[in-house]
Amino acid sequence: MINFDFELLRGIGLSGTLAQRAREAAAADAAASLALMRVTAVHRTTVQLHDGRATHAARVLPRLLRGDDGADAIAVGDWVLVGADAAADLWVRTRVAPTSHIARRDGDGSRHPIVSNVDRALVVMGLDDDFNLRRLERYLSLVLASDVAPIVVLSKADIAAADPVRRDAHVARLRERLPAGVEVVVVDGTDPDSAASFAHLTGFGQTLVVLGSSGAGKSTLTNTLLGAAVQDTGAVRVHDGRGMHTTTARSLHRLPGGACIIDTPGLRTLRPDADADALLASFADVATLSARCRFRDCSHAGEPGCAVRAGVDPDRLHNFQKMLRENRRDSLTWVERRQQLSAWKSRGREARVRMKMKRGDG
Ligand SMILES: Nc1nc2c(ncn2[C@@H]2O[C@H](COP(=O)(O)OP(=O)(O)OP(=O)(O)O)[C@@H](O)[C@H]2O)c(=O)[nH]1
Ligand SMILES: [Mg+2]
Ligand SMILES: [Zn+2]
Repeated sequence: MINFDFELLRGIGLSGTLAQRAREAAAADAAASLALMRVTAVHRTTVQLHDGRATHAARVLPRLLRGDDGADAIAVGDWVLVGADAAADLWVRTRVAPTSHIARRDGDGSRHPIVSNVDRALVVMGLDDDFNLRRLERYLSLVLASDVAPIVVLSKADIAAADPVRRDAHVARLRERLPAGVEVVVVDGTDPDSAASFAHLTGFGQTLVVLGSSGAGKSTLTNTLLGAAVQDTGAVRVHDGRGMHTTTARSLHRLPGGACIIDTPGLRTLRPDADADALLASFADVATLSARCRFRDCSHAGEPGCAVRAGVDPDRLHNFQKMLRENRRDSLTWVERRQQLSAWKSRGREARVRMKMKRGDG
């Protein structure tokens, strides 16, 4: 049995679809009394939940913390059904299937959740030394592969104002390279007035996630939107502008206007959990132009009559092809991976033998 106050929970992001899924999940659960809550933080064996009024700590079945396949594990932003045991401790019993879910791959191909049930992703990049279009394209693929609409936020506009020529060149390169239709906002994240640039995204019931590298200004922007210094922010290294990984965990917060925001730590390895089709969706220009290549199976690697090479920024194309290669590797089975590894090893051995023979000491 489940009863919940839809209007109350709408204030922390509940939608009609999610409410319906929650009712269906509850119908399959024999527990006498269940509550619907949203995950605001995930710890090692417990989670923090919000019920629309207050936060609660709850324990989670290991199965739900791990998920069937890493990426299905409980993430910040998920809605869950909660029951109480005899000692009145709260337990998460079921994860309500999310309407959107952002996940990434690790270097070893394993999948990890980032956040669930977000409407928009703010991809933050500094106009200082943080500016890196390849990395930005990775973040955009991560978001677009999950069918979440990204908005690029160029932070540190105040710092960049000291060198307007460099700043304008950065912004122009970005606009040239990104597919049309991706919204770009330029802000000083430390300025309270910047919140106005996001008013169209922070309506009642909306959920935003803030993504970007360490030191980009995600927590600074989160605090500015919250109107309070809730999240710690940290200095960046002077010589390369990199952050110190100040934020170490994802957390969901309520904005004054009734939207939610999820602050995240900068990712160290960033590989979208996207198959080739999803990757093409985030490189729509490559997909469109490839229909005009002379050869139907053109690999855009130097074939004559290649419309992609003619029309896409070479660095962007390089980035796309690199991500495509990683993605192929990620989708290998365990056996294929072992085979590839032993092929590399024997190639390395052969190369060492050749070197020895060349030196004449073999
Ligand atoms: N002048 C200026 N400083 C900014 C701006 N945005 C962020 N900063 C500064 O940049 C540093 C890093 O900001 P954070 O908000 O901690 O960065 P983060 O993206 O949360 O980094 P991690 O938590 O490490 O992932 C802090 O010293 C901020 O004060 C901005 O728009 N203008
Ligand atoms: Mg931070
Ligand atoms: Zn081609």
